[in-house]
Amino acid sequence: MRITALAGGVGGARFLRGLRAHLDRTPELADSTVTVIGNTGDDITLFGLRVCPDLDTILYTLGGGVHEGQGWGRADETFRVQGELAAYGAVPQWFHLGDQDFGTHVVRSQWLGQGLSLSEVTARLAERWGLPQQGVTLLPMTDSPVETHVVVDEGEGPRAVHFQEWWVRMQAKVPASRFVAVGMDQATAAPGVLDAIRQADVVLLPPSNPVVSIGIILGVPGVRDALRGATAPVVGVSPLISGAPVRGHADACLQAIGLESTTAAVAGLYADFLDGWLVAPEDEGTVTGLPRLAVRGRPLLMTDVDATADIAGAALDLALELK
Ligand code: GDP
Ligand code: FO1
Ligand code: CA
Repeated sequence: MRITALAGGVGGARFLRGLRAHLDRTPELADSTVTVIGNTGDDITLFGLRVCPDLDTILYTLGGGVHEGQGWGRADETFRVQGELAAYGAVPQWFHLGDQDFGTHVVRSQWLGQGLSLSEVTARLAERWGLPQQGVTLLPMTDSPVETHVVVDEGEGPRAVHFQEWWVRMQAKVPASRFVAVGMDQATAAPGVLDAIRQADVVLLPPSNPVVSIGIILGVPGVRDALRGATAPVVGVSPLISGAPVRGHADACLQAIGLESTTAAVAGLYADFLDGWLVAPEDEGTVTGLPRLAVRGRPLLMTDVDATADIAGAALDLALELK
């Protein structure tokens, strides 16, 4: 089976690891391929290096190198380079880059500087983390630089800051009024992205942030239309349970675009292409007004790989039911 998934960072990566585990334990699905369309709106240039947090989170998680507790960054990390930069007064210091993680950003920046596209660079990084051997292809949503900026007002009038500054430095506590995907007007989908949606047997939306992960990918020209026209069923997993994100600040993101923090509101964002929606048992019955949408309740906490494999299996089952 050809599975295509749109993914942000931690929520997306954990779901994909569970999906891969489910495929491995299901003989008739074991030779399935998974094409991941990753969010690059979180990307930022720091100390002259290109950092792609969501792509790296997927690489490290599928490759077994992620810091499990944090969900992003490398396990057993040290911060000596960042300490040296601090000693020189280099900024910002609110974003913490570990020494091993720095290696990824150095080599990515070197290859980009040699003229490789982000897709080509990501494919090289994915080799090191063993994704091709798992049947997983990780595509950035676009090769063009796109950066999500957030319009905030701290009392001195509105100004735009990089998404990471709002998310990490401000902890999403400063109210946001708008998200702007800077560069999107000149962006095109990366090679393979639109075909991956058009040619998929199943399209999955992991429980990624609906605004700044999935929402940004949906803004890439052609992606939303490809999903609307896809022959494959599109099935999503709710990132919200009982009106709250499991982790992170999706509630602040939804508030910024004028929506309530409910799984129904998230489903509404995808209503024009979504066929199936997995929600937590307590949220069953709350998704109303979308008669075409098949809603199923089941436990959605990705507590470990086995529990996550069960969630991914349920998403695939629902997709096959809707085929
Ligand atoms: P980020 O880029 O690191 O923020 O990660 P994503 O955008 O891929 O996913 C973030 C979303 O994952 C958040 O809105 C969380 O609510 C959701 N999430 C994290 N863990 C779980 C979980 O165990 N179950 C569900 N259903 N959602 C989760
Ligand atoms: N998140 C933080 O809250 N603080 C950090 O210092 C931080 C550093 C960092 C470095 C590399 C990387 O790949 C991710 C990093 N993250 C950090 C996570 C990241 O900013 C967010 O999880 C996502 O981009 C939010 O969607
Ligand atoms: Ca992210």
